[in-house]
Amino acid sequence: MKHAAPSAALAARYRTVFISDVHLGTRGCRSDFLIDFLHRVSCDRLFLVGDIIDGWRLRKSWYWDEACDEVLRLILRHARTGTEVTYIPGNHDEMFRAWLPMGLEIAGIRLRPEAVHVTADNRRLLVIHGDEFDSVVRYAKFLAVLGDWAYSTALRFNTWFNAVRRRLGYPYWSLSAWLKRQVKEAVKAIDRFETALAGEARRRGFDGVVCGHIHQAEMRDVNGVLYINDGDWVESCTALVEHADGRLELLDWAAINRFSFAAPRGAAVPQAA
Ligand SMILES: [Mn+2]
Repeated sequence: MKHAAPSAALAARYRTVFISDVHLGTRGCRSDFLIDFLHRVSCDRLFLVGDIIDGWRLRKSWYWDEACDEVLRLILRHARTGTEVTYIPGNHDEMFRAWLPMGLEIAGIRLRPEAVHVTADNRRLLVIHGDEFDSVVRYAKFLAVLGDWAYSTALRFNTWFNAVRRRLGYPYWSLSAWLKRQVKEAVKAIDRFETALAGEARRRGFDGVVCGHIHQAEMRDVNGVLYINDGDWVESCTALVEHADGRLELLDWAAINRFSFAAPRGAAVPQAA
C-alpha cells in the first residue's frame, strides 16, 4: 500500500523546523497530515520537541499502523540526507529519558533533555518540551494519566458524535476543542504555563523559548521574552519554522492545505496511485 503523496504545490526549505506532540500510537494522531508535511518540507535542522511517540498509550493498547511507520521513516530519511535531527523526549515518550545520560544517538538523531538554538539573526532560544513546568504532570502523575484518558475518550466520542451530526446535516463540531476551551477558562493553566516557560528562559539569559506539551500553538512576547509553542499534530497540525533570515513563523498545516479533520485518517490527503 502506498502512503499519502505530497498533496500539492512546491516543496519548501527552511533553516529550522520544530514539531512536537505528534502522539504516534494514538488514534488521535494525524499521521497523514504529518506525512504530507515531512514530504514537502526540508530543513537544515529538525527539532522533535517531545511526545512524538506516545509510550503511555502504547503500553495499554497498541495502535500502530503503516502511517506511524511512515512518519518515523521520513524523519530518519531527513536525518540521513543531512538534516541535523534533535529529539527532546517529552512526558509521553519518557522511556527515552532513561537513555539521556548516555548522550545517545540513534541513526543520526541526537537525544537531548533540552537544546539551545541560535537563529540566523542571532537570537538564543531554549528548546524544551515543557512538562517540567506543568505542575499537574509533575506532582500528580495519576491525575495526568486520568486527564489523558478523559481526553482520548472525548476524542473517540467526538468521532462518533460528528458521524451522527454529519448524517443529520450539521457541520463538524469539535467536542475536544470545546472541552479544552472550558478547561482553559476554568484553570488558566495555559497562561500559567506560558509565564513559567518564559520566566525560565529569562532567568537563564535566553531571548526566547520553544516548547510544546500543552497542544496550544502560540508565538508571543511575554515580558520581553519570546514564548513559542509549536502546537501539536492531534487537533491542530502546526509546526514552527525558521526562514533563512531568522524569521520565525507558525505554520498551520491543516489550515494552509484545507485538510479536513472530519475526514477519517488517510482519506484527507490525496493518495498516491
Ligand atoms: Mn507532553
